[in-house]
Amino acid sequence: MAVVGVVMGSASDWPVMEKAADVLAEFSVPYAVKVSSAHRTLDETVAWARQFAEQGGMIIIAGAGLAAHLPGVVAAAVELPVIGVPIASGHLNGVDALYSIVQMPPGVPVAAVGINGARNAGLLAVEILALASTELRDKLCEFRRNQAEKVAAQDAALRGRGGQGERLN
Ligand code: RP5
Repeated sequence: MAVVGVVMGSASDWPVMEKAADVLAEFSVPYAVKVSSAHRTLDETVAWARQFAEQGGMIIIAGAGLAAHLPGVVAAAVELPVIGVPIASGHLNGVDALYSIVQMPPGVPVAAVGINGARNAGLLAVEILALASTELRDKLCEFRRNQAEKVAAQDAALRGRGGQGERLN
């Protein structure tokens, strides 16, 4: 049974949204993927969100570009946390979608990540689920440790470059 729903307004959003799905797979979180548009297939979008919630889904990650109504429409349809991903496309390159998603009117919140920030959306979903799962919390701790080690390795690789006076330690 899918715990996280990854929905997007168009298949053209998938190259970005795939990064959210990748994170969920990394953490072994069951997820479902859906293409559904808030303006082209409104009824189907609302029906999908309601069915996902009724079947035990817990979090929805919704990605859309341009005027980007999808995350808000989905959030209005169900009482689940919705994480919106603004997709870079069109003349405004995602700034339109960012404003649309982040500026939800009071009463129906959508958590917005950065433009094309699908990986962070996946990680945020995992962090929410980890509130009720020690297994996921342990995996997140390991993930953060690995990430920190990579930064330390990058620092070590660059050590010695630049003059002494330019280094902080
Ligand atoms: C939005 O319009 C979609 O989320 C997509 O980002 C954008 C363009 O859609 P297509 O014309 O590629 O289907 O609804």
